[in-house]
Amino acid sequence: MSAYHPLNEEEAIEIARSLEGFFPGSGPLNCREIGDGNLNLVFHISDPVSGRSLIMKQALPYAKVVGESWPLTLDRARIESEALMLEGKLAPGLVPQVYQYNADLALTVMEDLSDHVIMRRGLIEGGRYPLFGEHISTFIAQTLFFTSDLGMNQQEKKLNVGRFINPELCKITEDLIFDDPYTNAANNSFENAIQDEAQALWNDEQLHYEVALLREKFLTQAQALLHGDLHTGSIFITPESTKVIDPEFAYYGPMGFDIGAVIANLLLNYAAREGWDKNEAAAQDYRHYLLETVREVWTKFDAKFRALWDEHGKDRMAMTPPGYKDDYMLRLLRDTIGYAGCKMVRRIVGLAHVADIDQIEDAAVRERAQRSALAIGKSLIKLNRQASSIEQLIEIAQTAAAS
Ligand code: SR1
Ligand code: MG
Repeated sequence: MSAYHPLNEEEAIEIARSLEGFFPGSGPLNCREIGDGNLNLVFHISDPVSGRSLIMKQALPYAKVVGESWPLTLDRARIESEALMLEGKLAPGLVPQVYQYNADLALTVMEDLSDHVIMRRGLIEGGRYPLFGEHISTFIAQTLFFTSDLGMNQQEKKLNVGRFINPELCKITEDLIFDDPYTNAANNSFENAIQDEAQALWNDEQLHYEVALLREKFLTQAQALLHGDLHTGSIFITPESTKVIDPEFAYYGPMGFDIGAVIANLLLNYAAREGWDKNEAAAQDYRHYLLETVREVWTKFDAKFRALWDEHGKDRMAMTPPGYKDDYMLRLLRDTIGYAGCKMVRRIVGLAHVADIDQIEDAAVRERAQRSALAIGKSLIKLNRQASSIEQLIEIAQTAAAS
């Protein structure tokens, strides 16, 4: 079974059986295709006798969300498996274990995380994850620092840039996040009720200027190996454990893009609380929890990244000039805020939306959530180059919730 073709459930079972020593015995295995993302097939395979299970993720040669008219490289499966293995070394315990990668079938066999929930769903249902800020700040600090010119050999880093060149997946981001929402693009998708908001986005020159700068940085700044799509649908979670999945968009880009993605998705949920909580008091309480988490993500990231710099910094010129580290961290904060804004706007008017908002049943409540997310997103984009503290982002979110 070596030539590429999309697997069916029987074939997935056959491959699972061939994994030496994984499934003891020869009884029947159960298999379900459970992929609900935009791009891939995902098989869950389990042995009812031993209770052992695994996940097989296979890239399709097109974007599933659109169909076969949107071809997409299978090389993303290699990028994903290599990124997962590297992240596993840099941030142990915070990604699933990879058991096998099959290049011919664009297939990665990995640890089953069914005892976790997808964080987006967990947040929608009002779950609380007290260790998330600690875990995700470790993940982003470790993976970003040790793949950057600050934390690794700079010649090896350049070779890594080559290994993680990911033009087709980057093009998706460049179009869907940094272009389409700001024009009347065919791929945009939004409800009639917010046509006025879409048109305001298309006509806002100040906004376009800031997005063009952020887009330029995404296109040109090979600062560190990014996960590249670090939203709450790419995180499996329990109150005790956090596992980052799906780094198929990994490439060398600006660090703030990953940090901004985490924060944006917490804020998208924040904008949606009226649709999920039983009353305004409960919504306010949950919004408070989300903002505390946002603050914790940034402040812990900032502290951990600075500590790595002091302990493991490789670049003499980055280590010595007084004020350089502070300036670097300020630029990271500004990028984080700008990219968080872009990631919010795209989820309201662009091609790919989020369940936090789209699954709100009441149309009027859904519309308020969409307008609130757009208000926060636009304000963050406009703030980004002027920002000096994460508290400004939090104030913007509080103002939007109060209006
Ligand atoms: C065509 S893919 C749409 C989106 O899904 C992924 O999760 C990325 O966020 C991408 O932009
Ligand atoms: Mg994904």
